[in-house]
Amino acid sequence: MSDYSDRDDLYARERQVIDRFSFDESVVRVFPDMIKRSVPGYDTIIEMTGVLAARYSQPGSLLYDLGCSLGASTLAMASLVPHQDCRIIAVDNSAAMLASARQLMDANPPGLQVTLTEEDIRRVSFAPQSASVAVMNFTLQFVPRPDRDALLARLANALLPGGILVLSEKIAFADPQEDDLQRELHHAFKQNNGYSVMEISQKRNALENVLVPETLEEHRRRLGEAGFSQVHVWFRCFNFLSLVAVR
Ligand code: GEK
Repeated sequence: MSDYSDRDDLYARERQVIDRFSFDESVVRVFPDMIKRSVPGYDTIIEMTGVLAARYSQPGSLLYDLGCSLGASTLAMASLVPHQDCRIIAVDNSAAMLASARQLMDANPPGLQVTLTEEDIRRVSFAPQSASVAVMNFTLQFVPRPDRDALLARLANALLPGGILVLSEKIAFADPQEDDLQRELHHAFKQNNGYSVMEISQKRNALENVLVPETLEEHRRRLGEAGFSQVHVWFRCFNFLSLVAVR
């Protein structure tokens, strides 16, 4: 998808005022480049989302891509899920993201039926036991913390027995030393990908109180309370991880 992307230079010049980060048109324009150079293992996580969906999808069920952005996870699932009667519902509350996702999918129709929906994922009404796969790749971290428990409980309720949630997140660590080290390593990863120290710092300020990471323990607690029977870490690099939670 990086073929469609300009290079991310949004924070390359010094800004006097740093506005709260939002998924507007300027972000959409550079998004594939931004996410690849910012999230360690992004390509692997997207590709394996397709592999996991292929394994756990059930005939005739729904697959959800929540916070779909330009639809990378949707496209990965559509190319690998073997059941032609599965339908993907891809949801995002950024109009700019969805407009671009729609253009990309019109130009390259995916192999499964996809419904693109502009909505806040907290307002989506999930039919009970209708879905076999739900994906939240780097989305829950943007949902206000007080709303996360209820969202996950509703999502667990939407899944069929044996269905899965793929949950990828930036995480925090309870131990301050480990938190510092993993954050520094992530910044080194970004510098290695061409971001300057000033860009990293300005972006971090824009994301303050917008992207709110939690610890792995907090994610495990929430998933357990929501009704997931197993939680496995299947990918981890620095302060980023991906979980598969089985209903
Ligand atoms: C990918 N999954 O390429 N409701 C709906 N959408 C939301 C909400 C919400 N409450 N909050 C944030 N979003 C994608 C990447 S990006 C991650 C996901 C990142 C949307 C927001 O508009 C954005 O498109 C997406 O979640 C997060 O794998 O930029 O770090």
